[in-house]
Amino acid sequence: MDGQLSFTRCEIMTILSTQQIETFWRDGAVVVPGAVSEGQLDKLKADMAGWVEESRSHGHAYGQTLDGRPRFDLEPGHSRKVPALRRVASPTEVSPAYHDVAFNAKLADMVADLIGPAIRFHHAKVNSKLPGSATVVKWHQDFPFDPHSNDDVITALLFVDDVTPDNGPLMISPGSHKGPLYTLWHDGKFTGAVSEDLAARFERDAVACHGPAGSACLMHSRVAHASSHNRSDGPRTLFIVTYAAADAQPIGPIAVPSVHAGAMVRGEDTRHIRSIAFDMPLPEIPKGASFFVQQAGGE
Ligand SMILES: O=C(O)CCC(=O)C(=O)O
Repeated sequence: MDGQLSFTRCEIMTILSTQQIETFWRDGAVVVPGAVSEGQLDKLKADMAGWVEESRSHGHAYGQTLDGRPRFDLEPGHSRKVPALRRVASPTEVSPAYHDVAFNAKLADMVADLIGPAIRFHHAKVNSKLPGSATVVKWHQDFPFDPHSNDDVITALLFVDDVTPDNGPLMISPGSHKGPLYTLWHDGKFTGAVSEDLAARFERDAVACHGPAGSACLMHSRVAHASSHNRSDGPRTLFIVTYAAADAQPIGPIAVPSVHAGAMVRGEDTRHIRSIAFDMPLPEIPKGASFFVQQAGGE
């Protein structure tokens, strides 16, 4: 063996299959079952049910996050009888169950398979579409809301309820993560959505992401996505956690602030920054409770 180096083969164990990893990088998203245990899922559902009950006694967005904006956001038309709680900001701060899932579930291991091994928590929220509510999400990419030094950033959308073709599933434009970053500014206003022409283009080749409760849609931060309203008689609750590779440093303030922002979730903090070239207008932090207000034409 003179003059030859001998290598020990190192097997890297992943939770995601090779096919799931390939789908993610090809389409910009993949739906994976079993991202949390049944026990974890039950606790998420129970806390959400409690928040919906509590929302019945409020007429306006309420509660408070780190920057003083409301934690619980209500869709216009919300009432005691037909509650339309549409967003809980930073639930990891007020619910051990949501914190446990963001940090300790398979969900994070799956994300680490894609952009790890070292990943950090960026922010988290619950998006809810209760039956009878009109909540919709207009077409956008997440990266222009949450710019980082590089785009190894994933939005992990955990299905707290079954997500079906009828209850307002996330729709993505497959492959759009390989294309440009699209502005969310129109006529001098930050609208949190792409232009109507672009939205129509994305709509034409849209693919819906659905599956049983406990599944997750792992979505690249540059993928264009949207969702329509819930036409079913059951809720559609997503627990959404944004994770970034440890060397992807956020640029600018975080629209959904959290005491957990920047915390390592898997791997070691490398204290390293990696950058890629891109240019885009900076986002605007909403003055209201959430980006739903901006997408509806407010601030
Ligand atoms: O709730 C949804 O359907 C989509 C979520 C989303 O796009 C977002 O909050 O950025």
